[in-house]
Amino acid sequence: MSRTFAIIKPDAVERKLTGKIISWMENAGLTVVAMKRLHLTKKQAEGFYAEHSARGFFGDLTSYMSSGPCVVAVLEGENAQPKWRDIMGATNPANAAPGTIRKELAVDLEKNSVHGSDSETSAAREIAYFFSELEVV
Ligand code: IDP
Ligand code: MG
Repeated sequence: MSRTFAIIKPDAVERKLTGKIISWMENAGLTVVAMKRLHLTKKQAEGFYAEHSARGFFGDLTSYMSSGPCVVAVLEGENAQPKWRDIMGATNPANAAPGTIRKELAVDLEKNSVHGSDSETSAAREIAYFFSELEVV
């Protein structure tokens, strides 16, 4: 059993796709062990995406991520980190495989509906950024 971190991004929350995406998680055998709805500040979004701070899209990305509520979650299961990335699909929905969340639901490269940690190390950092140990059950 391992854990990963997920975000249902503002474009998906606004379009009332939260429940549908939670079903996608559960249907894949992942357990939601923590979840909450948040409206990130620009600063919180910048801290979360610090690894991308030098990229040209950083300003737009952090404005979008702080533009409305999102839902953050911790997922648990066998190979949770790679499994959730597989279910999400490629970053650019145009390149995402059929049946993945990004292929089916994403708006575009930026508004791509979901986030998932890219490694076990990132998962640990990202979970700790949003949740205390007491909130993960
Ligand atoms: P990931 O979410 O698949 O891990 P990353 O490369 O870590 O992709 O990028 C983080 C997020 O930044 C993406 O999910 C997407 O919302 C946004 N993004 C990535 N590349 C671009 C780009 O070239 N233009 C605009 N937004 C981008
Ligand atoms: Mg990433």
